[in-house]
Amino acid sequence: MIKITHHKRYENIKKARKEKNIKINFINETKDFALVIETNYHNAYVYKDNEILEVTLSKKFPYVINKLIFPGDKVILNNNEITDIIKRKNILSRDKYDGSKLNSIGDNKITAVNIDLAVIVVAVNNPPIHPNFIDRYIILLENSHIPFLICFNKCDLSTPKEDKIISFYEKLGYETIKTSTKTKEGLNILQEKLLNKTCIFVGNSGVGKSSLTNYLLADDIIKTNNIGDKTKRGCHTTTSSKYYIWSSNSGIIDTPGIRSLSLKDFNISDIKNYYKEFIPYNNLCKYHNCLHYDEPVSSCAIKQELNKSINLKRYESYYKIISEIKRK
Ligand SMILES: Nc1nc2c(ncn2[C@@H]2O[C@H](COP(=O)(O)OP(=O)(O)OP(=O)(O)O)[C@@H](O)[C@H]2O)c(=O)[nH]1
Ligand SMILES: [Mg+2]
Ligand SMILES: [Zn+2]
Repeated sequence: MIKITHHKRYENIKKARKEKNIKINFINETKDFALVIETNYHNAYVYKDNEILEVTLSKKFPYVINKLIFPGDKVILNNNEITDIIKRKNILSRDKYDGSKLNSIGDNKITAVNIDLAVIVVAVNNPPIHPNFIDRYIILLENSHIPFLICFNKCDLSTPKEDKIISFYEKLGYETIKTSTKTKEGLNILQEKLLNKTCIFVGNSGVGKSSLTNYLLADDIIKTNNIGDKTKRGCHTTTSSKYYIWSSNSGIIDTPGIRSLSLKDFNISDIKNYYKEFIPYNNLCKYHNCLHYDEPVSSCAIKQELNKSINLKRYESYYKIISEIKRK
């Protein structure tokens, strides 16, 4: 017997999909749904009536499960088979979001769906803060219409240098919170903010997403990523997104840390609108389509504000994104 490899199987599925021109009908919300907590290649785990069930996907969908269904999805079951998917309110995808993708299929860059609040988890130290990364997540989440807050975790490791960065984001008007899973600082406040919502932790690897999830679960059930010891680096790193119900109406999705976040599919002229402090100046440049990039200082209101009302580091993070889109 010839063993069909995963790759081969996926190729076959793709071919079948093309031939049949499959379209998925997402249905309107009904009461009797199951909540998807984890999806794999062959099966998924869902939560229904206080029970966790292992389910598969109805053969009517020519898809592998984790390309079609994501944590946070609400699905209809028939004999432990998923037969329908309920329309999504939003999706968190690492690709540029656009409305038509809301009920999209076959996109493996989707992390989760139906999110009430995203928490950008940043470690104050170890790994060091990368403000560029925060800026990129802000753009992605605002573009996806997902409310968010910035959680500066490991604040037990904070020095005045990091405190300055934290207060910078606070002053810009973003909701921020300082936490430490070591000293427990801020954890009650975080918990209150997450109550009665479906929330998601996103961010780099090793910043403490799983440790915060463990705190909410009041149990050490998820292995965390010990980055202290170089030889074991990443050995307990989270490898797939998973939904945990930590209180009757409250869910948290723990996600694998990512290394970088590309925004190269964004429209180049949209980026400046996501930098809050640019907004009063965006229309004061000599050219209405100024990208504040290679235009001369004399014609660019943003460049004239550098080190005044516009922080140089923020401008550099903007510049880097524009360079990447141009290089595409
Ligand atoms: N000092 C300090 N260390 C922390 C804190 N929170 C988590 N850590 C440690 O940081 C390391 C990484 O924590 P994780 O929770 O695994 O990080 P993660 O974001 O889930 O990492 P990935 O799953 O790889 O994305 C572990 O060794 C934790 O013990 C904190 O508040 N202070
Ligand atoms: Mg983790
Ligand atoms: Zn300009």
